[in-house]
Amino acid sequence: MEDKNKKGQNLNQKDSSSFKFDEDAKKRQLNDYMENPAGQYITTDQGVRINDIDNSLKVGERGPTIMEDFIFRERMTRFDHESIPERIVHARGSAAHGYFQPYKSWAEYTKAKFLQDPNIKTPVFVRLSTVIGSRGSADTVRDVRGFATKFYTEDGNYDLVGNNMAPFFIQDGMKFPDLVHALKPEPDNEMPQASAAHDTFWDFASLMPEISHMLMWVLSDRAIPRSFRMMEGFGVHTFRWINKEGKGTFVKLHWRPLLGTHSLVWDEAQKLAGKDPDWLRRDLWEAIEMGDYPEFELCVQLIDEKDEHSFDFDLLDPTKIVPEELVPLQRVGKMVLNRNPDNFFAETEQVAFHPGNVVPGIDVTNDPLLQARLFSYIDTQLNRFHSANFTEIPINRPVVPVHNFHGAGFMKQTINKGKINYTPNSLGGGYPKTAPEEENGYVHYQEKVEGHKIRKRSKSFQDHFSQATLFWNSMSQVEQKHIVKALHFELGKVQSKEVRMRMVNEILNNISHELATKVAMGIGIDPPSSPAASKVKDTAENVKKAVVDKVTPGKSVEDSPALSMERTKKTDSIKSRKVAILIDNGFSYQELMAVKKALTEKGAHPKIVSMYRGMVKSADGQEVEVDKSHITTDSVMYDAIFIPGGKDSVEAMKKQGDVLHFINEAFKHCKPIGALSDGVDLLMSSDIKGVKLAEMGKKGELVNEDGVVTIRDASDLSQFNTAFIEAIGQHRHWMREDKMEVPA
Ligand code: HDE
Repeated sequence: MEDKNKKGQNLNQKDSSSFKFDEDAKKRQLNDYMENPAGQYITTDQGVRINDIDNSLKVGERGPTIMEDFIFRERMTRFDHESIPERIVHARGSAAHGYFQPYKSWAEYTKAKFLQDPNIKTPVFVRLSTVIGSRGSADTVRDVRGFATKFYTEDGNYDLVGNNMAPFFIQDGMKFPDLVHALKPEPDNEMPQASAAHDTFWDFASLMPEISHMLMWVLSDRAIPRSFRMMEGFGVHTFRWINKEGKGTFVKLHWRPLLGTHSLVWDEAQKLAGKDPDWLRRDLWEAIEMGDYPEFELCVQLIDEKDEHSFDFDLLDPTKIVPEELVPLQRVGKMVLNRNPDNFFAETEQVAFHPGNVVPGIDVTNDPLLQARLFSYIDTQLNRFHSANFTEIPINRPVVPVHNFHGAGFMKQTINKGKINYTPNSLGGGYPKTAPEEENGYVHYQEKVEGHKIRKRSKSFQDHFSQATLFWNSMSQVEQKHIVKALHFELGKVQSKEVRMRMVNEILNNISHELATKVAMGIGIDPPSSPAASKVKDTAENVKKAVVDKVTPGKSVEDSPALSMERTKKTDSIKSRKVAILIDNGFSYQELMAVKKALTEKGAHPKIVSMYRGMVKSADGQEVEVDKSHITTDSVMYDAIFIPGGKDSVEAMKKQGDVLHFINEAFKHCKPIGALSDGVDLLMSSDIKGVKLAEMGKKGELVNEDGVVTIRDASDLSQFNTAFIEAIGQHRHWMREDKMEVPA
């Protein structure tokens, strides 16, 4: 009797002792829920085979459809209810499955089981998103990107719900609804979609000095990533790791992409939003399909509790970062994303993250933004799923068994057996019972907390500008220029002159006088006459010009190269980069194939682009298949372009506006361009200016200037290939931006 009851309480009806933990655990668990339609008849939801799915049941061939048609009604009802409310923020996202594996044991700092053994691969599901746009909005808008990871660990699910930017806009969750309202389309006309470039956001920002640091990040190129595979991720808040002995260590979490951190340029991002609104989604999907598995290293900054107050900012303030120059990153392990979801809705749309999903060995801190999130995420899922049973959906289930007495409710999936649904009980043998700490029962970190009940912000949260200034000062010249241009765009769209003035004088001038002056010039505002008197403002009273002393003098840095993508280029790999090869009939087969082979060997993906799809014939009669016609593609969809020789091919392309536009635009976007023999003539027919090209008659001379690699003599291509591949590895050749303007 006792035994029977015991079994009945096992909600997953799985025996934990037979549970085998490995990377495939999630897949096996999901398989139970998947249908394989091969060789099957179509049925109703009740499993009844359908005989006709094209015609509704009518009274005679031309008569009315009748209510009785339960097959039609089932189909229509299911269709009518196919969507659930989209996420209020991060509505547009894409996701992938994979695994995480630590490089070594981290037992010294945390008892989290998935961080103990380098042989254990923990399944993960990662959702990458934009924040502001609605579900159908374009991928390449200027925005923060969400980076949410669900680890299906042996201890239960752990969610690391981060962003691709290290600080956040606000310090206290209380302001989140205002922030999001101001960012979202304006309420009277619902414009603009997926963009902060409108009055209400900048009005709000100009009154919230605490936003300054984050503004620098969202105005930088990090807000327009080249790929989800090429952006960093940050946990933002300070969390706590706890080891077996109960010792806590503050931890900042980072994801580092192994392909390096790279961005688009703004003009390109805007064009992509129209030419391929699915740019980031497609890139992620295709990379996984092709076996170019995205890889990220999890890194940590570990801070001993005794050092909590040793910085010139508060570790609990989410608008601050811990500069890597003060606390270096340690590489924890690697995440590989190797499987696309089988069904977007069931997995990507229904996955439900929650920063409060932590496992023994990981705990939260008192960061007031994080504290607010601990409430919001479950609340938001209830709004989306209309049921607390969202945790039982396959993508949200842990891979370890769940035993509890959580009750019924909409869409309950598990069939609980037996009569025992309460605790304490004796009739069920007292099971399930609580787990002691030694058995990995979750025990909260025992932090001592004392104080008055107040609505106030700590004085240690008051310095809003120092880290914004640090960010600005740490940028390369090109990156600074891009921030100024981004502000010209964003504030240039603001109608209210007052808001523009306040942004320049109250926010930007406190970050950098040079920045404020440069921005003012582009947005019709008089530049501030002198640098701001004080860099520290009292947030609580907004722009009240209160000058207070720095309250937490401690460790800081003047320059943080780690903040700059350009100053810390981590790789020159060209793996998975897309190269357009422009040809027409009469191209040089030998040149095309030699360069294509060299690129492919390095992991890049060369694609043939021509006027029409179909076959194109080389000068010596060989045919190659066109991957994309000009009408279906554009230079913004490639990382580099290559033009092989062949007189007829080049002469034909000289007359094609699409080709000339392709070259001009790639040049304007600072992309590497390679051309061989007659191909160099095509470059001369375009509008590219100010770079030296290989001259006619000078055989064998390789000219490589600002990422434009040309050679006239095609007899030995190894020199060309090496230089061209190196140019692609540099990502963009920014020096062109200063030298010349190309109409494109
Ligand atoms: Fe979120 N956030 N957030 N957020 N957030 C949501 O939860 C919220 C914040 C982040 O791919 C929502 O399931 C509040 C910081 C990501 O499904 C919602 C506050 C960071 C995702 C919510 C924050 C994030 C969300 C909407 C301030 C980076 C997408 C849908 C107190 C560390 C997860 C949902 C996915 C999603 C609330 C601030 C990251 C409304 C109240 C800081 C990556 O609950």
